[in-house]
Amino acid sequence: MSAPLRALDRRKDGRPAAPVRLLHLGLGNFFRAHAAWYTEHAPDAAAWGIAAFTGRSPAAAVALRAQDALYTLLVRGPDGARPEVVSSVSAVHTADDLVALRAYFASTDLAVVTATVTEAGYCRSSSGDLDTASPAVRRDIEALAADPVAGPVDTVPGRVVAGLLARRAAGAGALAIVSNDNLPDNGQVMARVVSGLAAAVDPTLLPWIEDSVSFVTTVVDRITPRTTDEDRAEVSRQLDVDDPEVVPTEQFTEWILAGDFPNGRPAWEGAGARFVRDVRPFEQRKLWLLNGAHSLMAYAGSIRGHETVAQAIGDPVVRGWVEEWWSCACAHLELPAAELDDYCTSLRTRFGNAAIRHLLAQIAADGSQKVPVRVVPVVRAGLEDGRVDPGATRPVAGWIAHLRGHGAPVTDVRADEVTDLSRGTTQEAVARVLTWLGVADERVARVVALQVADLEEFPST
Ligand code: CS2
Repeated sequence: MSAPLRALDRRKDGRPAAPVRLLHLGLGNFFRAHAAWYTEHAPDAAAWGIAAFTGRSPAAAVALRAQDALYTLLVRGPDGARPEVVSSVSAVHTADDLVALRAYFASTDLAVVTATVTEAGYCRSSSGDLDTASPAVRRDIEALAADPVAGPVDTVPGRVVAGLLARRAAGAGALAIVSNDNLPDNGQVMARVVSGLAAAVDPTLLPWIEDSVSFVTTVVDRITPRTTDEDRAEVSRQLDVDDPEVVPTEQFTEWILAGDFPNGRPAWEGAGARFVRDVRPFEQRKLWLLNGAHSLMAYAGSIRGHETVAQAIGDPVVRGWVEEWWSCACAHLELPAAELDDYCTSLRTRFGNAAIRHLLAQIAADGSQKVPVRVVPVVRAGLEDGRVDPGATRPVAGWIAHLRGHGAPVTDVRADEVTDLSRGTTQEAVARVLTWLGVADERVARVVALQVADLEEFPST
């Protein structure tokens, strides 16, 4: 009989927990493969520990605490799977541990707050401001207005404002807040919702935020799917360790940041992060070429019966659509053509990596938050040039067909609203969705309606 597997243990597997100077909101797989990995590989890692708070699911906190906040990153490349134990998380908390959250913010040691909370976590209305109509946002505003010191908060903007109130009260000084989500100008997105909530709770916090908080904008990239039993089995085979919290990821990784860090930061550049003045050209390249193609495959590829990105890109029809999408998107990108070519070449390999089981259904989620930022700008840029390119509109058609019940199931923070838009005849659905997306145009509607009809003819599996 083989010996029982052992759990990860800091004394045997990791380095000592570093003092907490970073706080992270959203302890999901992406954070563990990305910001935590850069912190792990920063040359000054021993001085920069992360206190990480879970999102909605507290289970990860329990499991990670049982293994001293260590976990294995399983890098799945063409030459096999390579496990690496990551030690940069020093403390793990559940999202509802607001006492700990406020205490970290109140400490002068805290220098940087990072967040990976998905597009939906920012609680924005369609105008991009804080969604004050959301009951959760209203509850947070009331709770903090009634009790700024201990009021119970739930949303991301609510948590950040609760923390900032504690920091101001403690006189703990300036810090940086870094958004690591796939949204254009994500630093400003964070600044808007945080300021919106602060204004509703205590307007005197606004000038303090202005002076003391630097909102950093980033481009983040590393394809990180959900963990499978096969990932856990691979780690037990290779390390003889039982790690329920394994995170599978690809070799490629990128982090581009713009903004100030008034209370310092890890030397992330030592791990490959890039600090630039303006992330915009990189942001559009990544959001349009990678995320836009992902959404196209998630909708149109799942309608053609595929389950994963690697399967979808292996289908010559889907591959052709992705190539068409890329040529439309590249026409509106500012970077040199050779650089864009290289980027697409690398994406072909990354998407085709069958060792990464990236589910189309996972990517399809929250299209209401994703399609407007990763697809619509390309359609709009074409219209501005007087063109309606079917290669650019197909992801929109895929989303509409998906909302109408084809392909991956609909999971969306605004599911009721967007599925309502897609009811009725194809023409009615297309007209409503295009208006909602802000690209109501008769020529676009004609092309999209044909594409939706085409996709809907594909026999459902
Ligand atoms: C994906 C992203 O789920 C999605 O919407 O497009 O999570 C994508 O995998 C990452 O942005 C890659 O960096």
